[in-house]
Amino acid sequence: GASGLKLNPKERLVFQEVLCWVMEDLAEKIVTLLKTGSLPLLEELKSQVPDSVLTLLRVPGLGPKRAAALYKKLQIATLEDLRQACLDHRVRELDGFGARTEENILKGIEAAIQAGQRILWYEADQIVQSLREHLGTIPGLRRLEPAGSYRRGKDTVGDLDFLALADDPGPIMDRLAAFRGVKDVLARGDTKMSIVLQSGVQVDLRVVPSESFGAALQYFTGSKEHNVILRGMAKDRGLKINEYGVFRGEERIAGAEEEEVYATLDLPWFPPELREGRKEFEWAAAGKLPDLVTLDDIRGDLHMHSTWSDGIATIEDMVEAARARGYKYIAITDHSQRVTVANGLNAERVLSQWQAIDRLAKKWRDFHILKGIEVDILEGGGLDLPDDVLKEADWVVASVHFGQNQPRDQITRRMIDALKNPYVCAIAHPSGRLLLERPPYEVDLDAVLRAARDYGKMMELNAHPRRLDLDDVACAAAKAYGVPIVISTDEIGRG
Ligand code: DGT
Ligand code: CA
Ligand code: CA
Ligand code: ZN
Repeated sequence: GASGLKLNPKERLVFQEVLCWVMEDLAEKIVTLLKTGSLPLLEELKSQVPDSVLTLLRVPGLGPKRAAALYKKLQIATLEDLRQACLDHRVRELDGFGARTEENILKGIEAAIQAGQRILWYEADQIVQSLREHLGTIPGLRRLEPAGSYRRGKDTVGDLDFLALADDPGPIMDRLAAFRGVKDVLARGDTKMSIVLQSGVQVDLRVVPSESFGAALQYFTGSKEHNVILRGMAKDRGLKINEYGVFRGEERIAGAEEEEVYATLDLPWFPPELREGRKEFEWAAAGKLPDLVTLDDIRGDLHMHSTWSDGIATIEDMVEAARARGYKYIAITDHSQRVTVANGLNAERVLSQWQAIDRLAKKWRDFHILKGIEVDILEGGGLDLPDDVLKEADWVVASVHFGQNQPRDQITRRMIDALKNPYVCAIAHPSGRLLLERPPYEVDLDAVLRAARDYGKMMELNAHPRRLDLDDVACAAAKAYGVPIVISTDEIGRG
């Protein structure tokens, strides 16, 4: 590839696109480009493609070739154009496209639109940590709290909302403007400031006085749905609630702390993760707000890859890392043979890995290594390893990696059959979604959860920041069916 060139991600996309599109004509020129590393030619190529065509590449399954065909044949230059063309069934008429492809594109457009506007929670967390560090030492800054979707732990975040408690906003705003990632200061007022980072992420900061801090934190944490219900309850009691406090007439009766804001309505403090306007008020009324799982509750990890397949750490390193975290057990679950790109294990290799684990396990008295496998649920149904191999395992997770575009019935059937297998313990990343990249595949989750319940199996909450799969709503559904959730990382040993 073009590894000798210093291309930014956008240039790389343009480069790939044009490379595929006009490969024959330009092969010679591209060789020159690679040799000389000069960018003028790239600039010329770039001018042939409107910037917006690049956004088409965010649609799952749309590579440079297809994106180029859409642009050339149908003059589709934006995601909006693409959506309309799919709705008009013009896309299915093109060579190399069909009705199914068109449907999948249409489904992927939403994810593609979001990809440009949102970031993973994990990425937001990194920004939050470095902003905290950057602002943390300002004299006079008494509190600094992130609010919004980040505080609620949403899987993706649109923008960051910070609240600061200070008498003088000036020094805080000055320091924010000097944050290393800042591209632009969008607005700066007396108490409110908005910046945009190089990455395109917007950060809003509000400086509020102490008597309003709790009310502001509550208001700007949201969600909007949660706050709508709260305002309604306040109104029913003749109270008014806003970002400045809770008021009876002109009198502020609460505002400094979130707890007292909720207490004026006889409500408990809600963990931000529950504030989505779903069932939290029902639970509160029944005195049954759930205790949330915290990192301290995690005792082990049941989905991990090692150097035996696509991991980059040895089993021993994984054990040591887990022990350092205070874990009591892990399962090594490398891929099965079908996942050839990940160097998946066949029967012979997995059996010899398990022998190696048996030997290794003797090293630690206070720690368990489970012999596991992430076995593929094959496209045509059935599992990627025979039962007489699977029965030797301590822990088997089954997952769909191939055939994700199949119709709903077929994928559902494959998953239910996998759950029926006596040696399968859990289904890994059950929806297959990749946040901001690929929507979940079509599956009848209720039917799968019923099967999990009937066969006594578990469902995974894959905690990889790109997956978070099952999502919060699906986990609640699993809980309602009495299906246990296993929280795993799918770790490959990044360190
Ligand atoms: P995001 O940024 O799209 O991931 O989602 P949020 O929840 O962070 O939303 P954002 O940044 O627009 O606003 C932060 C919070 O402020 C939101 O959760 C609730 C509150 N808020 C903002 N605008 C409004 C509004 O117009 N009405 C109400 N009730 N609340 C609002
Ligand atoms: Ca936000
Ligand atoms: Ca905001
Ligand atoms: Zn895995």
